[in-house]
Amino acid sequence: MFKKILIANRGEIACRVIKTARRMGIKTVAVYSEADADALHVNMADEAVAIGPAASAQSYLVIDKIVQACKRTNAEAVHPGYGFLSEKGPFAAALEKAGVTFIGPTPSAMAAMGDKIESKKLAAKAKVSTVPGYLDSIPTADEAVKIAKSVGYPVMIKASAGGGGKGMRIARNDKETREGYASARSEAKSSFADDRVFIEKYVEEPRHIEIQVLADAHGNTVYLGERECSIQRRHQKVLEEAPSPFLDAPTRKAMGEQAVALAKAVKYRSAGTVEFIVDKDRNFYFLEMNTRLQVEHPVTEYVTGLDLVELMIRIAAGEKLPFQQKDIKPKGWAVEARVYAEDPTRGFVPSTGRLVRYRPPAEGDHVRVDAGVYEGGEISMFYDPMIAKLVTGGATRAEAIGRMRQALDAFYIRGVRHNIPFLSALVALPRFAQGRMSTNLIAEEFPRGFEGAKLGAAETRALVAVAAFVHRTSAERDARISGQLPGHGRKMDNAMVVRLGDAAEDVAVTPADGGVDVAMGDHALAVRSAWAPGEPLFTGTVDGHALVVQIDRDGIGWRLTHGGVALRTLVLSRFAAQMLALMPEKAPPDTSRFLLSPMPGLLSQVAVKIGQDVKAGEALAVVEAMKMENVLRAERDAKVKTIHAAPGASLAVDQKIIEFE
Ligand code: MV4
Repeated sequence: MFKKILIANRGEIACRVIKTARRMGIKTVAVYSEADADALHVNMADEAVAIGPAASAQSYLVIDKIVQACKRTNAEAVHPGYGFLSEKGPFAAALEKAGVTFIGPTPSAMAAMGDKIESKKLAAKAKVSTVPGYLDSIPTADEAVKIAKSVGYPVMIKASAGGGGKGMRIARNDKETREGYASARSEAKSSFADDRVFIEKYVEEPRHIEIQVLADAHGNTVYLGERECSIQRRHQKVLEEAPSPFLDAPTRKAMGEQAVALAKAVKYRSAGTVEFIVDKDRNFYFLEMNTRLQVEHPVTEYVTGLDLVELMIRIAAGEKLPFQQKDIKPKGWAVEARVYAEDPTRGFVPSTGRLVRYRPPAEGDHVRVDAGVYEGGEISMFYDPMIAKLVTGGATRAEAIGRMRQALDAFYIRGVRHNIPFLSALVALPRFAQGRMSTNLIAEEFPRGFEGAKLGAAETRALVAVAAFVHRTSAERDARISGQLPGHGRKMDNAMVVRLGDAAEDVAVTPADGGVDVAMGDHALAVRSAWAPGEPLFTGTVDGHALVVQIDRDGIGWRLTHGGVALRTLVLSRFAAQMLALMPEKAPPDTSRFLLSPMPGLLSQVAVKIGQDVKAGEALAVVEAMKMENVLRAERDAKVKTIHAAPGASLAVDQKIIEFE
């Protein structure tokens, strides 16, 4: 076995690999860019080597820097994680040349699967079910129309070098075929410097189901069941699970056996994933093979009880697989949610900044958190904005989903925007509970984008009761402290008003053993919890039902976060509530006189001067974010009064750029 390995990656996957290596008694070397000097993976590894500037093109993607880092530290093997260099044949070849083992597949398998036309041909030859279509590069638009007609509409035009939805077009008639052919080709040329495109039948409303395979260097190849990853947003996976609620045993077996046949056809070694799309009649078709460890591998680990990273390392060291196909019996169910630093209510723009608070749910008890961050650390704009992967399991799908909902409620993050409200809304969808997914689920369920999660009446009542409990517990603590001063004793009134947004609820709160009883209208709710003031998480029961609520002080009120909803609550005595009703409302600040940055980014240009009159629609400034130039335009005619930020400034969301008169 290797004594020392290098991890050519960062973030959660680098940490994930280090954990397994450590358990196996293998020393680890991290590599890091200038932006990652304080990153968790650097701290966790036994050694770390700096490999250059923040931009990954100058650090994590430079083959030679990784090879040099191996030489300097005498690392015998490299785990590439996912992304970066993980599927680059030349990287594996360069390591081999330097006498370093690549913990992954052979360069030739990576090359064969990196090209869609080639991999589809190989799959067809290995008797793997492929989408009906034409298996060669199409030279002209006329030819494309002829082929599309013979395949039958609708068709999909795809770039052979494509990925992530790039260079992909749907065509439903000859005209769309001509247009799609031209645009797919030019997109493929500019994105991949390879303009070959092919055509296949378009599968409507497909599910994305992939098979995990594992092969050693001795010809043993097995499949470890499937993962369903149909819930995606713009080709970005959001929720994954194993097994798939859609497959029956014969389909599962057929897909597994075909995945193994394909792996064998390219003499595959290491862990790999064969992607299929599955139509509503459970016909399945090969899409592509990913020659790496995938982000969502933990759900397979949960149901198989295997450590895929350990197996990859053992295979790379020349060991034989310690089991056969018949030994693999997946058990239970696992769901993974990807927690991203992004604002789901603003079109999912990435959010950067410091993790002022980062308290993941407790691990164990069928909850796993894979993260590469820590409280106080930074989410930078240079890399993927994933904060963590949250994986929950159970004996049944319902149990795994129930744990996921609770774990999301307990996941406490402050300082950056994150998608937990969106994830909570997704896992609460009846359609998700029923397992009726397709790759269009998010677009269909959130046609206007994400406008915030919603709570039912019973859940809202439970939160009113929790607010009353929290307030009472906090007031009692205050009374104990101030009660120590003579003449400052407090009398606790049981009658209170809980204000929830615009609504107000009269409640009566009476102390009980381990909590309070809250009476409101026809309902009486028993709140039981060991929560103490200052704790960010309320965990307890309301009427016997387990409930997790995040508690933040909010002026003299409380912000309660649960089920993806943040509720501002204010608990008052009856008298204070009557007085408050007489108080004038403070108007929110008028921001219409300002141009605010809609996203975090770099102010690259200010196009106006102080005193200038601008017309509606006129360009005011340019903000660069995520490699995109965003031109900010005047919403109405106005005169520039002040300019608050200079070109070159890095902007936070809602930071003032220009003020108008
Ligand atoms: C398809 C398809 C329907 N029919 N091919 C998207 C990414 C790339 N890997 C292949 N993709 C698709 N290929 C045919 N013939 C639908 C998709 C597709 C998709 C596939 C898997 C997961 C999410 C998806 C979202 C949109 C489209």
